[in-house]
Amino acid sequence: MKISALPLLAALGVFGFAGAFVWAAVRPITPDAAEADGKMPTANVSEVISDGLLDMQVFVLDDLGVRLELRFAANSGAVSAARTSPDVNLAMLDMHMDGLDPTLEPTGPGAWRARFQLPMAGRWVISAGFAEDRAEVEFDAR
Ligand SMILES: [Cu+2]
Repeated sequence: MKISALPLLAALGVFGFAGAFVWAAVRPITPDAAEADGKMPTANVSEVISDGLLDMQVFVLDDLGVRLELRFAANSGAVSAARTSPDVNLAMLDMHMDGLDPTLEPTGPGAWRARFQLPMAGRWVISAGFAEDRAEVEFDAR
């Protein structure tokens, strides 16, 4: 009995080993809340837009610095949107203050980052997306 169980255990071991690799390859790309510096985002939103899911994380840093992480997971078949870069703009909620369009740099397939400095503290709204197809999130910068 001991001897005949051995090949089975070996087979199970190989199967599990291969399974771990398959899982690593197919597991959904979830934006890691604890990115690089381990900070939680100040604000974040995941919005279903027409071609896929747009995920936006805003990290308010020291001295009104902001790091923005964008991820876009295109629906299968909607390949075109994943290739074009989204655009971003910011506005202050209580003031006529807008026209802040930070530059996005690609960080991987369907992922972009922007780092910029806000001109003043307060409540801001950030909007990102492809033309009219957008996600929005508000955040406080103090
Ligand atoms: Cu202002």
